[in-house]
Amino acid sequence: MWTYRTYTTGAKDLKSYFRPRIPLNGFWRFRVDPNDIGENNGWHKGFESEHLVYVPSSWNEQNPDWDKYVGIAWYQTKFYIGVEHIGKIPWTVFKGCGYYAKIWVNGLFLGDHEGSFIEFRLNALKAVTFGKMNTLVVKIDNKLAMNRIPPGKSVNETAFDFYPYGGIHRDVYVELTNKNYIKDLRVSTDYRGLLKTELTVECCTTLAECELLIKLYDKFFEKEYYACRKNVVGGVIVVEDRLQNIKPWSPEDPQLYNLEVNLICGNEVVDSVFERIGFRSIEVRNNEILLNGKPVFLKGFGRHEDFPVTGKYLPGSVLVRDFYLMKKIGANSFRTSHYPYSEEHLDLADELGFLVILESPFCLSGVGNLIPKQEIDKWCLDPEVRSKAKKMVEEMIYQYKNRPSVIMYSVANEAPIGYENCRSLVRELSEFVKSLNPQTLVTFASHRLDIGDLSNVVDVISLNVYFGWYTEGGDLDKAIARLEKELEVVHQRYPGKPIIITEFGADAITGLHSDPPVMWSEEYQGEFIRRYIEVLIKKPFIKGVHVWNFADFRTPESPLRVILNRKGVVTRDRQPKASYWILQKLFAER
Ligand code: BDP
Repeated sequence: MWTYRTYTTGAKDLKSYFRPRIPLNGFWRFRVDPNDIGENNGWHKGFESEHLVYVPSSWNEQNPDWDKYVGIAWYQTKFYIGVEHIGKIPWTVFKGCGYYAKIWVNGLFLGDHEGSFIEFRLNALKAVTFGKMNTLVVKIDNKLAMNRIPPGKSVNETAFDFYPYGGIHRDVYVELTNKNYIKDLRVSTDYRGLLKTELTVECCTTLAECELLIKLYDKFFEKEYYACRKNVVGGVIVVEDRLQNIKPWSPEDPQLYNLEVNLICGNEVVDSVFERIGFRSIEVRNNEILLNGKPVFLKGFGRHEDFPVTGKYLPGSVLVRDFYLMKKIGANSFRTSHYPYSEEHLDLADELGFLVILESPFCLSGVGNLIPKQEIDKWCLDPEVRSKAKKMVEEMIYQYKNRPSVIMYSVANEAPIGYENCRSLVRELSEFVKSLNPQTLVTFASHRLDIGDLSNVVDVISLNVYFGWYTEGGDLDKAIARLEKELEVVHQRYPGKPIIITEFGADAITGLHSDPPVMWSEEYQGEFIRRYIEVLIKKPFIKGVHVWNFADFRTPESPLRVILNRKGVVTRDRQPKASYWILQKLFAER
């Protein structure tokens, strides 16, 4: 049984054609509040402002005046709920905003949420007026701080190498449910047709009068494969069956099914939700990552959600282009570096057959530049940091647990595991993932090649390596020799563990050419990727290669960056660089 006790409250946002929804995307009133005067001045009840901002999208690039603004900003919109909905619960649903958000409807505080990349929903029943316009106000606090995840100090001093965009960067809507509703739905499958459904039902009437009708359809809701009825006894219902004639989900043939669950009370359907599921198994055995019992090799990228003007919001059309570019290059996998991506992003991964490493926002690459070395260990011991890191892992799994594409969770990126307390934190996070579901694969992306006894808690060792860029710069012969040598050492240290190279890459400014290849030229990036992959695919213990990065992305300002991190094989506006075609050839050979 999958239990969430520690942090996750509220309901999971489930797909539904039954629940009425009021979309709130659009132009909202906007006001920055650098001195945090808004609450004292009653802005949460509604505020005046000449400025507009578009939701979803980060605020930064919508107006050059806000570009480098990290701090507090206020958002406001209005919505109407008709009287026909009286008796229902209105939920305000935020798919991702941050870093820290406080929500009011008609001046009444609904709740708050910390973390930019996870959904949350708040019950607004006490606050709304049916049959009238309602005012929704959101206060976002995007300040960087060392007790936030990921940590930072100011716009250009962050522990992470991506721009600290702020705002409401994913969808917002009001959803209406009946008072009896399905709160959570968890699905476990295997490639041989196991279908285990765990449902949490919230009922205000006597549960005995209610039953669940569970149905399995094909991807288009045209053919019904399975149906079962079950009385609602207690709040949690578990149904387990083995289905015949099920086609497994895989990158080559990503077969999706719709699992629909109807809650019926007194002969009336009072809720109906669905999840798109796939039948697949994932495990690590004898040094192999096995998908549906067969070894699989991950080919792909570390990515970012980053785009001009929209910031941390990737519009659906850009996502479609990204996935076609990834398909065309021959990729079958990516990591959601360095935070969980949007529902649409994962929808496409499920649909188009990508194997996803879902990463938590616990990204610490540059933490050593922010605090003195002797304080890092103390920082990792801070109960606030530890509990926030854990909460974010739990929320991520809670939201994405039913995704066939998600085969592995990464609990951190480049945590300073040389320090004892940081090591114990990564251990705790990995064990926590396993305690939620022992079948889940767990890893963390490490820039240290010696992960010590953390090898005991991860299923796969994930390494980020930059020989030929941050060390051995410009000298690919030396870099490749070192790569070969170091990897052999890692393998000897952990002979029973599959290894994935989760990052390797070189910056290239598109249009910058050089013969011979020199750093920053398209030729150097192409050579770098070619020589790495030629080595990596020959090593039997390497089970995956993720190039850093799919596309150029915006970063804090630094002498190491030309506005963007240029390690993309496509530009920020998604045009291929020379390395794209080289990689396409290499991927085809593996
Ligand atoms: C790695 C980090 C990644 C950076 C990359 C780089 O994990 O976030 O963007 O380096 O420097 O260490 O390009």
